[in-house]
Amino acid sequence: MSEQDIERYNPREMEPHWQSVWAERDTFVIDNNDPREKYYVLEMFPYPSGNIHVGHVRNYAMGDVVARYHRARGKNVLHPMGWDAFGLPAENAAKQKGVHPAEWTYANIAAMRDQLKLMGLSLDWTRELATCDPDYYGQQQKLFLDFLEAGFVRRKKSKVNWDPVDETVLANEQVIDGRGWRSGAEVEQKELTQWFFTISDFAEDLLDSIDTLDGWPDKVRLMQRNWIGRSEGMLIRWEIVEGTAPEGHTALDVFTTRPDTLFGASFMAVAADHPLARAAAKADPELSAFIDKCRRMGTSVAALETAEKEGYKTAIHVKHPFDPEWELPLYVANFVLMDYGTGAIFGCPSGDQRDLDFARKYDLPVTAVVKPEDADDDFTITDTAYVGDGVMINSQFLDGLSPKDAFDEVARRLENAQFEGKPQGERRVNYRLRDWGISRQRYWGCPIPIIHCDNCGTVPVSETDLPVKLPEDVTFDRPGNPLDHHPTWKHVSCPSCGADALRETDTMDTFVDSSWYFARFTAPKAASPTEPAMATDWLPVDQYIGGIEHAILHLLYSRFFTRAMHRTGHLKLDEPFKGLFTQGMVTHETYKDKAGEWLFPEDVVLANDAGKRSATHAKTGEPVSIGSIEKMSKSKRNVVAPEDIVKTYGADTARWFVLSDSPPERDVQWTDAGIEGAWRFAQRLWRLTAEAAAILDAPQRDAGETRIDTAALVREAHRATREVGKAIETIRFNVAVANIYELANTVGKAISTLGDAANGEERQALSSAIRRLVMLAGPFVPHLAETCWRRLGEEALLAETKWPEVDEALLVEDTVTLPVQVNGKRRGEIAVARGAPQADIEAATLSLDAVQRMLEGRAPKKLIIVPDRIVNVVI
Ligand code: ANZ
Ligand code: ZN
Repeated sequence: MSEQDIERYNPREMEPHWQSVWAERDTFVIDNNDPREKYYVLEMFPYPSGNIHVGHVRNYAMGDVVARYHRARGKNVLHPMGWDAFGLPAENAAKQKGVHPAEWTYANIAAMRDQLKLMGLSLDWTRELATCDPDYYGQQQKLFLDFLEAGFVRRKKSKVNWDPVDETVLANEQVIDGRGWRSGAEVEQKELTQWFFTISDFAEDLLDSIDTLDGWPDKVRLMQRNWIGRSEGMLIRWEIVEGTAPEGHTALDVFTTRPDTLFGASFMAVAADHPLARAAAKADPELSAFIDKCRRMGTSVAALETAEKEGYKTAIHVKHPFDPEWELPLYVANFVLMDYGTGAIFGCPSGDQRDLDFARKYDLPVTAVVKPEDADDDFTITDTAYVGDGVMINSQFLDGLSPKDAFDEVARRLENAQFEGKPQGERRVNYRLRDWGISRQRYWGCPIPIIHCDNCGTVPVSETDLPVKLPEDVTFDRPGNPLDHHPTWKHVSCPSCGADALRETDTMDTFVDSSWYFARFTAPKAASPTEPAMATDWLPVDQYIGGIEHAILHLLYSRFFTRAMHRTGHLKLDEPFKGLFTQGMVTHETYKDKAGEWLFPEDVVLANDAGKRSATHAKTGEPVSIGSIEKMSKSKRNVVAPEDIVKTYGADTARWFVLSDSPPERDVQWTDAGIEGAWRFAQRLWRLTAEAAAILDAPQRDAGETRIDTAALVREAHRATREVGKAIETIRFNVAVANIYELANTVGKAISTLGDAANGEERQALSSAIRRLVMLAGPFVPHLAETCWRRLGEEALLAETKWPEVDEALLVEDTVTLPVQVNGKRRGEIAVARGAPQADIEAATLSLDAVQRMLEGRAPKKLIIVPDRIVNVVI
């Protein structure tokens, strides 16, 4: 057949066509009452920034392959999409462009919805939701009230980073070098009364249940474990030397994970906000100044860890629990956190690097108390603390024990010692996980449904008054929270006593919005947060797919929410995500012009001269330097717009490329060559289909022998079916793609041997193989595959067609490997044809080196062959 007979596949025409066919037939709209097995696949929903980026394309293409595959496997598949629509960018847009956050957000949603639709995703759009809809956030307010009643909400004072210019609380990441990221103002530490979810009460369960999440990547489970941060240690009560501390302070409680190192103690330290520090500062202006300095440093752990360790030596001294003569000095230190353990430590410089740095700076003793197993007895510490296992030294009654036994011995003794009417020490489990502060002083978020009344305190808004809607007439022309300066919104009467009262003007952290949307999708229009029966039917999410950047907070908060919703009757399970997959990022080369400015790839012309690559500016022709390959980001301009790719090559090509080039958990580098390769494959699949269809449409060729190995062709098609299915189920899309390529090659060879007509047997094999090829490609390149399907004369939609069955009998390997035993002990193995005659097996066995050596020229007494299983030689 000549080239002209086969037109090129035109995605510009076919993609919109199939999208509208699917939409008209409601192909992807699900019916809750459908009796088939349910499957829920979900990709992390996007923030409506206004544009789909390539990372989205990869993320949603992956979810779509999974959804289309399981649908073809006969399941009732829920695959919804929504918008994580509250957040600061909308307020920034309001400030900068004077457009209302709602208007900005909904316009972005509309634009992104259109872009997503171009990708041909098999989504049930009837379930779309946006977290900024009162329909959604009103139900979230209901959840808040239920959580409040159940005791999962607390109100307490906490320290925040306060930007005095923007009049707003900053997240730790928004404090850069002690200054607000937007205003540049010096950040202050301020105490605010805020709302918290009591996630720390769930720490143990959240930690233990990680073991059940076997559908999650190990690295994410580890990140969750570390974040929850369980430490087994002791609370030890130290006696303060009389007369050295302010009135009323007689004891210092310390949390330690290393009571075994007690004899290496050389100082004590408390946090700047520790009550003892505050009390001591009253009579000591210098200490007071030091405490102020610590407060300015910021609250983040990162800030504390990178800052130089500093301390202030107080007059207070503390007695060692095992030696009343031994008095240790107490410092106020910048590296001790108030909200961990008890906010006080004993410092053991030989066993902790921070303590060692501190001891060197303030010239404190350093006594090694653990030596490595193989070290000499005069083991000392110089500039690196020893944190490993070993043997206790310089530790009186602990000497010679392992640190673990020393821990137990110290625990035993201190549990039995009494101090101020309590045991001097107690075993303690401590978690790093803090309660989740959700109060934000912002407009574009879910209002916290609380009213503050002078008589009644904090009063929940009555359920019948939900949703507490955001006022629309707000202004952003001055700093602070617009809800706070709105003239009327916050003035209400108390639901309880009727007096004048004020609404809470804080809104919820946007992480709250994304902590339960997966449940809402199971009944997006319900008049309560969920329809529990529906949620029970659909949840957990069978496969959740998203970025590793959400591996900690989002997943942990969702796990907490699911538990809290379970206990308040909204759900009937604890773990929301059965399978989790975190995909890699899309990267691109970076380019800079002569002046060192980043350039967009579209402004760069690349050349390749015998392997030596160079680049010039597309407009000026000036040389451009090629930089490293990095995650696509606006700041480095190494981005490509998915819309442009879709316009030029079509969605299928973009989908194929992002799924084919590297394992899905790894980064994929976007290159023009890669996308062109994907485009060529799309055209090839179309050409193969057209050629095969032409052969199948032609009259049967009756004369002549069969020219292709029809059995091999069919076997290869079944093999590919099995492999592609397995690969999709285990989220190895690149492996699936490789198998599709292989089958395409086999089919291509058969077609070129056949020419333009085939006999009956050939027709059957070719028809089966090409149909399978198209079906296997379907989840990846759905529009193209649908077009091919039609070309093969199929009437039904491929999207509504069942996945082909695999005939396992066809795939049985034709060679088998048999273990060979000599006198019952395994000595080697042989590979023989399945069902090979006994004589062949015997010959192969006797030719094995190991067997020959043991026989030493003799013949075996007996040779037992269990066909296709094992050979045993008796000598
Ligand atoms: C003495 C000691 C000796 C310690 C030694 C460590 C090594 P994790 O494992 O993270 O739970 N610590 C306790 N409270 C602290 C606070 N509020 N701020 C800063 N550090 C604090 O850490 C527990 C260890 O961190 C504790 O054990 C304590 O130092 C310190 F060779 O006690 B350790
Ligand atoms: Zn009241």
